[in-house]
Amino acid sequence: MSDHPLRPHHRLPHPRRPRSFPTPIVPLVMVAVALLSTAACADDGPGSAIRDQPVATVEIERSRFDTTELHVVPGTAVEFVNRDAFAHTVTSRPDAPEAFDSGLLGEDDVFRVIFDEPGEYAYFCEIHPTMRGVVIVG
Ligand SMILES: [Cu+2]
Repeated sequence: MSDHPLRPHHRLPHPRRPRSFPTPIVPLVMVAVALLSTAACADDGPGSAIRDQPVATVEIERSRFDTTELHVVPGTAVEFVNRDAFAHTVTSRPDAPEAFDSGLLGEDDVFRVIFDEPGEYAYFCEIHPTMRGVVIVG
């Protein structure tokens, strides 16, 4: 309640505040993005305003794709995750309707492909050509 101007309003020199660096924010933003995509996955209820893009995951472990034949609907984002401590690639085979190539994926790297068109997208690992899989979109 007391609005007491006990002293005249002096113009004080502004103490220079230490500049805050934006770097600590970056991990938080990444967490937020992760939470959002998790929420988008979990939320397929009616009236959801969230753009719910279907997402599927193929993990690479012990030099094999854990799902060698993956069936998805058009528009699905497929994330290939390398769980091995050495490099692999996810490379489309020549007969795939569209070409894609992850390049070298290191440990825990993620390569994301969005499959819009129906078809059979066969792929392999260029380093270990016996590693093969197919994404069937339809
Ligand atoms: Cu490989």
